[in-house]
Amino acid sequence: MTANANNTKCGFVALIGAPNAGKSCLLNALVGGKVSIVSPKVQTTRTRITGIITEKDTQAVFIDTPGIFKPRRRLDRAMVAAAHDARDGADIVAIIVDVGRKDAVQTVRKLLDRMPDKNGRQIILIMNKIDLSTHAKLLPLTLEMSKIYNWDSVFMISATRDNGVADIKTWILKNLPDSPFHYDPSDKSDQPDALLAAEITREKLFLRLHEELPYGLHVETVDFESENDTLIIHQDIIISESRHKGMVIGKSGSMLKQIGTMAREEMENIFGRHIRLNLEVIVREGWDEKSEVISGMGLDPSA
Ligand SMILES: Nc1nc2c(ncn2[C@@H]2O[C@H](COP(=O)(O)OP(=O)(O)OP(=O)(O)O)[C@@H](O)[C@H]2O)c(=O)[nH]1
Ligand SMILES: [Mg+2]
Repeated sequence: MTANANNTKCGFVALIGAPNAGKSCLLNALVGGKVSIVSPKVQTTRTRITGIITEKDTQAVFIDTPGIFKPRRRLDRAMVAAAHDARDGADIVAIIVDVGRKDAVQTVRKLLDRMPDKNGRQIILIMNKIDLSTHAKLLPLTLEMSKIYNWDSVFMISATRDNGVADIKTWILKNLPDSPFHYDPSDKSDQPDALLAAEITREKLFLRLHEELPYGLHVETVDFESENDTLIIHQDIIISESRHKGMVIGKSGSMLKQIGTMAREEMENIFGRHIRLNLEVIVREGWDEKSEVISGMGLDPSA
């Protein structure tokens, strides 16, 4: 019997790009459900997040990655390293670019220049956020993009409007290598529910808190238990500086309450259960430099 007796196709597709290009939004649109959190702020995604599509005899395993940026903290270095690892292990690399950025061509060129083994894989370009652009601007941009690389395919999409996403899916499912499935056909992600729950709360913190605050915090699910038809979830919101505690909690606890309500409502939608969510704010100085926290996030602290 061969390793692929069922004649299936399966492969890894890395979604890479600058922060805020819309990688996570695209992943959710491809999978048709929320697996990765999205926010208008840069550096929302911190680890590799999988999204899996299985259609008949083909399985695509998408890896959403942290945006590639110039790292400062130890956590940043581990985030960028996770993106590079996903890229290097992929059968298909999808570079996502925000067409509204003035430096769009330069950004794509840099991502290509830094990519080893370009020949061993298929590389596609996904020009996102076309809903914010015009034909007059897109035409010359597409021409320029087509000159910098011999792309296996180029797509123009709007991830938020689900415009053009189906074409990407079709192309990818057609172009995956022969291989047995890596995951059960019913899986949408390999991310445990407790981790997804922590990410949901972190998304609400990113949405509600401003300036540098979201970058200095981390969410951990410390308890995730089922009681009859209810999920009881306890999460720690870990911050690095005690002076931020008041801002996260808000006046008479109002901010934390809002965040908790938003997170709970979304978790109830995703998990289809009643949720009892307890949030606690904890100060752990310098958590973003600590190996055990970084490896707990699924990242390599030595990167
Ligand atoms: N108008 C418009 N906005 C979009 C589109 N795709 C994504 N966005 C918005 O762009 C912002 C960033 O989206 P994300 O999916 O979080 O971007 P990302 O590339 O995953 O960002 P990082 O995780 O920080 O690297 C969010 O506010 C999205 O709603 C699009 O097609 N059109
Ligand atoms: Mg993201």
